Amino acid sequence: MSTLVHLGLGAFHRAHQVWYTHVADPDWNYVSFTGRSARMSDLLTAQGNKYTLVTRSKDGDSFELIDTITETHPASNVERLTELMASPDVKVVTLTITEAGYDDTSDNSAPRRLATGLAARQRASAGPIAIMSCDNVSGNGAKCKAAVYAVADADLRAWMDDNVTFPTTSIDRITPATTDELIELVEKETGFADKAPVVTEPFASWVIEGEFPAGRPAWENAGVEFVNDIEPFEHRKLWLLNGSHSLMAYYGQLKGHETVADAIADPAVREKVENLWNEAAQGLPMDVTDYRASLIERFENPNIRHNLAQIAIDGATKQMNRAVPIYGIAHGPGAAWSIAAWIVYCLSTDEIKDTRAEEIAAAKQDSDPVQALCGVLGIDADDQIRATVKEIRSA
Ligand code: CS2
Repeated sequence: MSTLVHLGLGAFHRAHQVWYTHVADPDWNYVSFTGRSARMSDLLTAQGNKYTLVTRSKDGDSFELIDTITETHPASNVERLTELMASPDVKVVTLTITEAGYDDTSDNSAPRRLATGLAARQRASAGPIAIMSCDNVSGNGAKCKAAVYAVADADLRAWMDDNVTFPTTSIDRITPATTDELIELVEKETGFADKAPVVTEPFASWVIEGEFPAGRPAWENAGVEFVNDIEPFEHRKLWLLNGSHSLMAYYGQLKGHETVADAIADPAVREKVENLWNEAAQGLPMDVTDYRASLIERFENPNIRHNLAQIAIDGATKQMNRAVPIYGIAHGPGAAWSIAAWIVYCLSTDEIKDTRAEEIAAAKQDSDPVQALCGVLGIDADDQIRATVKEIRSA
């Protein structure tokens, strides 16, 4: 048996990396660690780490029992993580630690836990390993590498140069949060009193660039694409899908919508999304007509309730990866609208859920809050952004 370790045990991980491994290769198992809250590990451990994946299309639901995870642990169990990473059976570590997770340098941060585990692997002479970020960050492999190197000492860095790879990935599957209704439905349909089912859409995509020096599951059996140059795929997904998600999360909620399906059905929101896509397309080498059509279909899936409030979380870091680079391409009205909608959302919402909430709160108190909030995104408030903020506020 070969083992994958994962940091960031959430619904997305279970609908994506675990599902791909389940479909592709029975010789591999996952040991997964939670993010901040231990809740998911408690729930899964109590039910033998098995869970139901509900795939929800416009025609109905299908139910699949996934048993690829063999152990789950809270993030605080650094001892078990270290022990696993010192074992040659563990050949790949995957991560979904959120966009903000790579900038976290606190004591028990993911980069520090990885460095601790890698140092143990070095001492045990357990051989090379791949550490693979699966977060919605441009160049996530290089970003992950920089985060781990920043907390490693010179000796570990030298060992990592020869033994650790950091593949880059583009991952995609819309996975809304689990609700009580889903838990009831799964028990009714399958007879399994599953406390931790996951609901997802039929579509799934995983594109990977990079090497796996200790081996990997035969993920290609489940449709994973291995490419030499991931950048166009990564930008297409991040800018078009995630970019429009964030635009809808802020502008859509300002307009009183609750879900992606509600927002995309509103012609005013749809027009802004199309503008954003026209601008992003100018920075992409491929034709994106079909890709855009398929996104509309996915967003319109009437049976997926994807809450805009869920997407709105951590907007400061997300917008730096989404609206800001698109604004850099064309300085167009679509990206300006997305940036301005985030600003108006911040100004009009008391409880902002964001790992950078303190920075946002301070910016809101500034004598020029529009400039200060742009500063949080690392840009200047130009005339177009200021005018768009005014237009959204007066609407
Ligand atoms: C969303 C993503 O919450 C968000 O920020 O944009 O989780 C999105 O649903 C996934 O990346 C889809 O693959």
